[in-house]
Amino acid sequence: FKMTTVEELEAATDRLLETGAKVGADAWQFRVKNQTPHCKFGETGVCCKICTMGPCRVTKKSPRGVCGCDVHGIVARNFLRFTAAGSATHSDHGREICNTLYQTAEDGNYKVKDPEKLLRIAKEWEIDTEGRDIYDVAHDVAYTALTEYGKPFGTQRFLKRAPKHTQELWEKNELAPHAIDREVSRSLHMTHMGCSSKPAPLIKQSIRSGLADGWGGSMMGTEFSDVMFGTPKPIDTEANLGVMSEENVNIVVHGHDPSLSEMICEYADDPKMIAYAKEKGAKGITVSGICCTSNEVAMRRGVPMAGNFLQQENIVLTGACEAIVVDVQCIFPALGPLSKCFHTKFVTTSPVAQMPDSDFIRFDAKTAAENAKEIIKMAIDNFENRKPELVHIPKLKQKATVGYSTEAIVKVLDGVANTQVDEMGTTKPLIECITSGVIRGAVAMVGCNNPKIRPDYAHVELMKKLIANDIIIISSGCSAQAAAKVGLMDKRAKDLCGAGLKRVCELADIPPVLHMGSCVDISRMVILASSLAKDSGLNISQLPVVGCAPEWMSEKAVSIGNYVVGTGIDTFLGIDPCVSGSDEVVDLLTGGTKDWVEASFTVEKDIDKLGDKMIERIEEKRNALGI
Ligand code: WCC
Ligand code: FE2
Repeated sequence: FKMTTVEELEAATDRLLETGAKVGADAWQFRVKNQTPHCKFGETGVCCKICTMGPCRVTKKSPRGVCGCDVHGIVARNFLRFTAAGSATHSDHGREICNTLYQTAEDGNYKVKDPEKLLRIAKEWEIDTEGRDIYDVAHDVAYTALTEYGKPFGTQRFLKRAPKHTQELWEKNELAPHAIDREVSRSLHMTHMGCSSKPAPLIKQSIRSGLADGWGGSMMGTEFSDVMFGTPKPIDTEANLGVMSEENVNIVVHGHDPSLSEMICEYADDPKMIAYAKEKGAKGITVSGICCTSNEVAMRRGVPMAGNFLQQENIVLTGACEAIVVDVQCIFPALGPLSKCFHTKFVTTSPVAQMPDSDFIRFDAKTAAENAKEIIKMAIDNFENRKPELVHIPKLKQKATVGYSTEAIVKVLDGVANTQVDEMGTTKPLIECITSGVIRGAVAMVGCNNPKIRPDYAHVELMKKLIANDIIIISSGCSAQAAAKVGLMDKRAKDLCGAGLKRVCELADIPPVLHMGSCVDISRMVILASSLAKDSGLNISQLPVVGCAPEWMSEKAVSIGNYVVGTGIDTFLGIDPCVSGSDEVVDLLTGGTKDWVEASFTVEKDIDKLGDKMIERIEEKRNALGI
């Protein structure tokens, strides 16, 4: 077993850019150069353009905007708007899933695959289940879920899943999120001209808005995706561009909502479609994925992962992609013009994400099957338009075992349980491993790629360092794909671990980096942390567990950061969230939030130091517990 190195990933990209040069294609590598250096005002968060008296930019010479707002107010308002946009985005994804659940039916496009989970949630929400048809229950649960977005009174239903202590902190500090849409809309209100300009309430609202995402919209997105498409269980797959097949019609799904990707996968497997592909000269159909939609179908179907965020253009540059089919979020508008340099069809499907130079096939839950078939047929018909001289698929790929939902993790933990003392079906065996020091702690590695950091380098180097130090990793989003691409989700990667973690990997038969899913699935991680706290009798903030997004880039990622911190988990970032212009805001985010939620952010751009700081924090937490 040999890991793929970041250098090999880069060499593959360089080779693809050569193809790009032949056809005059643009790429992010070039656009970044044109955009550097980036605007310093924007980068430090000191530019305010929320009214037309401005835009105002704070400097030494002009320390206040026209309205008199100081730099701290401006930076904090920008941070809150950034967070609210992320919260809105994740939560709207969640809302789509609730809408799809509302439309499930015995003979419909979407069905209930995990009735047990549905019934569990119905009970949790006090919805009648006794003797009822499962689809009637699904209908009621979905309707109730949808009201979580706009209900006039009360806080999010899922908050009750948190440990008592966490709930008390939220109550005491007025952080418990009300209706999701209301938190987003309050954030916009607070940041309107002439409202809040004190950092503390603005940062508090950032956390609240984040919590509305993590314990509201995202959590519903995760749970109801599981209900409709199945709760993930460990499954084998492969990752990196080498999963694309030269002989097959390649359909690449990109975006976030499994409602689309599930349907594409379903019908690409249809023997009639495969026969049609053969008629057109291909050997078959290969569906692979990019970004979170890839994580979704990898976890539930073992569909291979072609790559992560900064690899999306590479897909088209292989010259072997018949269609790149997208729904929402993290999609480069660059795919439009780029696809025009090749035969690739760039298919947009959501009214939320419409882009120039794409074929728009509106995807709807009611017509999902028809839409999926149309898209697959379009891709097959496009096979004959390939230009063989442009085809080059890098040979790189690695095996990965994915699908570690919280439920699946609890199950594999039974493998390390001491059956004499440990209760089966709980997180207690993991707590035992941590307490005894066999494992030092856990890190949740998440988030994107960002050209400001060598793509995947931070994810991969940090993971290697942490597992060598007996720290187990749970991972999601593009971070998880980075791990899979280089082989860190291959069970044989246990040899890179310290002796303790290696032993645990052997006993539980797991890789040292556990794939927990997409970005909305970070809600699984806060549930796992809650279970660990409840099972150990500790507060979440006492656990030797931290979060890390070393290469993050999107507004969604900041919303996540806010809810992970808001849940009591210290969070480490490799990219500054454009707040360095205000020492007051920096102080709040890196320390002040501790008074409310017992956790805060650390920003460290030196990746090696970032790793050291996480290990230090984990050891600090262990010392405080006397373990
Ligand atoms: Ni989530 Fe970041 Fe990937 Fe997009 S898919 S690029 S937000 S980590
Ligand atoms: Fe994502």
